[in-house]
Amino acid sequence: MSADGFASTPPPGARSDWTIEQDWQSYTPAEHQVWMTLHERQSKLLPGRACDAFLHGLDALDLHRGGIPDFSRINAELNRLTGWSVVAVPGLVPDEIFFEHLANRRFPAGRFIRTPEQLDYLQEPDIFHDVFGHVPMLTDPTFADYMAAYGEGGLRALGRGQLHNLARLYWYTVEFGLLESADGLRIYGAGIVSSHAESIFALDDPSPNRLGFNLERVMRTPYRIDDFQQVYFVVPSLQALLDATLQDFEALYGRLARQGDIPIAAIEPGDQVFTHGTQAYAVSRT
Ligand code: HBI
Ligand code: FE
Repeated sequence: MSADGFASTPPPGARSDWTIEQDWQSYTPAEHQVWMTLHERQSKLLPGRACDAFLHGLDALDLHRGGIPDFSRINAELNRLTGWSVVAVPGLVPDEIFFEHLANRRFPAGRFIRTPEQLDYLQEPDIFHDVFGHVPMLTDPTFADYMAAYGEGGLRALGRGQLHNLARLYWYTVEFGLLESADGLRIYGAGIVSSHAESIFALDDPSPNRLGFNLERVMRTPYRIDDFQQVYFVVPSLQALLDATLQDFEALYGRLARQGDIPIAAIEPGDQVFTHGTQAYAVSRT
């Protein structure tokens, strides 16, 4: 087992980089129906909530076409736009493998889809979360560069013992990030856009804090994997997000090792506050 708890060898049938064939022909009508149900619900909800880059990406990849998308079809367009592609994996892959794919502009996506009983929540990333949630943003050149930079940063950070800090950056941006726009806050995080309930909660609920993005601050903030977030971080632009990865991470890791974590619902002096949340939802769940 490696430090992240995975066997270091891929499961039977997977290649050494953990990829598998998508085997698109083998999806059942019931599986295509789950995609269509989720797709219809989210594409009705997201205009006016998701950022323009995400909505444009959905259109560019023609993810409105019925059923589970065939990776070979979306890859032709994705590759043309930003040099990215989607590869199928059995589920979560070890950190090193994950970073290696991202650094080479390959997004590892689960090939399985949730069951009708799991429409609203599942722990492992399935093809709906990975493809509907993540891939539209990869059509945006700036975000595409950010994801590749994250993968490169991950490879450099391996063995440093501070991957938990870097994972927080991924969590609060790629998964749960919000973006400022002229018309108010918009969603770009895949964990939000792939969840019906969190697409409402993240923007409208008075419970969570909504704070301006600051790289070091984000990397000091723990997160929840099992429920709606208690804090969302807002970037002024996707370019600002990419620019943040250009700073010296060596110096940053040194500071992070000395500073403590910030409690998940805290508001610190220096935070840019969009919403000072009530935390009523989080309190109701404890
Ligand atoms: N594997 N398939 C998959 N998807 C992820 O989002 C993922 C992963 N392995 C590791 C991982 N994420 C995280 O540890 C990184 O965000 C740090
Ligand atoms: Fe994800």
